[in-house]
Amino acid sequence: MSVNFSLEGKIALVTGASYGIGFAIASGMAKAGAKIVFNDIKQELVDKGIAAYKEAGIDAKGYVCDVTNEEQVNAMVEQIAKEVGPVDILVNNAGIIKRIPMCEMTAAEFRQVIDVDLNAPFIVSKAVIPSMIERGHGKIINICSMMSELGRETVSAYAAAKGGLKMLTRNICSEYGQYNIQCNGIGPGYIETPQTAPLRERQADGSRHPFDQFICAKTPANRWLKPEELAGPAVFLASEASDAVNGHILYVDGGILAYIGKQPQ
Ligand code: NAP
Ligand code: GCO
Repeated sequence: MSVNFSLEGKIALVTGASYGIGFAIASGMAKAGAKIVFNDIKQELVDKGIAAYKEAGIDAKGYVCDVTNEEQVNAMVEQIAKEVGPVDILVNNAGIIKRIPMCEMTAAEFRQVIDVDLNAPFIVSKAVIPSMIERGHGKIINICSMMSELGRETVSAYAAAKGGLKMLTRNICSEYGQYNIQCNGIGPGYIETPQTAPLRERQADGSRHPFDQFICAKTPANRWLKPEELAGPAVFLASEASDAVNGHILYVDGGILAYIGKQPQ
């Protein structure tokens, strides 16, 4: 029996994929044969994304859509179905983080993170599942986090959202596995993207950011990971090769969760 990692003939919607992890995952899926559709909040970012995909030899279609807005999401999914075709693969990638000590965070700030990182994956998944049921197959990949398993100072909202996203992943598996829909998560470790740039900034004296040194000591490979390193696991979870994998969070973390950390020299 040949194992099918191909995404030929599939339409993949990757949310928030003008750059960063979403762009890397979408690019990997395109190389595996998928037709890429993506969204971003601002037209200028959608345009920049389209140009970046084109430069990578990928003919991606971009849509302006705030994933927290159910009306916009439903309209986008309908427009994709009309212009490209029904979504076969959904990657709930769009996300934000606010690094604020919990007791200094406002309820509105907490809600904003939950809205993008947890409510939106619910909204977008709900928009694509009916068509997946009709067609007898579908793949949903939720971009979770180390914070789906671990906490740390200043990321209470983000950890709550990503912990919830782990359980939403398991619940979509439980509720829709009977329709040949597989819903899994990818839990990236610490990846070099704009979202983590503040954690890697050089200090005024030119020394490495303390968090940069901390995370490298917590990673067996002693380095930050690159967005492109998530593409292979994403293609696997989007392909028929993973049809028997459901409700699983695949941690692509360089071994962080397995490692107590390097002893300080
Ligand atoms: P990023 O560089 O900040 O990119 C996030 C993307 O999401 C941007 O394109 C952003 O668009 C978009 N977005 C944010 N809010 C949106 C909304 N309401 N509607 C539509 N798009 C929205 O982040 P990243 O590092 O690539 O992370 C991508 C995902 O991986 C996130 O879910 C993040 O939590 C997760 N993750 C990241 C890491 C890491 O180390 N970087 C590790 C684990 C998990 P705008 O630019 O217009 O805001
Ligand atoms: C942070 C980082 C992390 C990463 C990622 C780790 O402030 O700790 O932003 O949360 O984004 O989620 O998996």
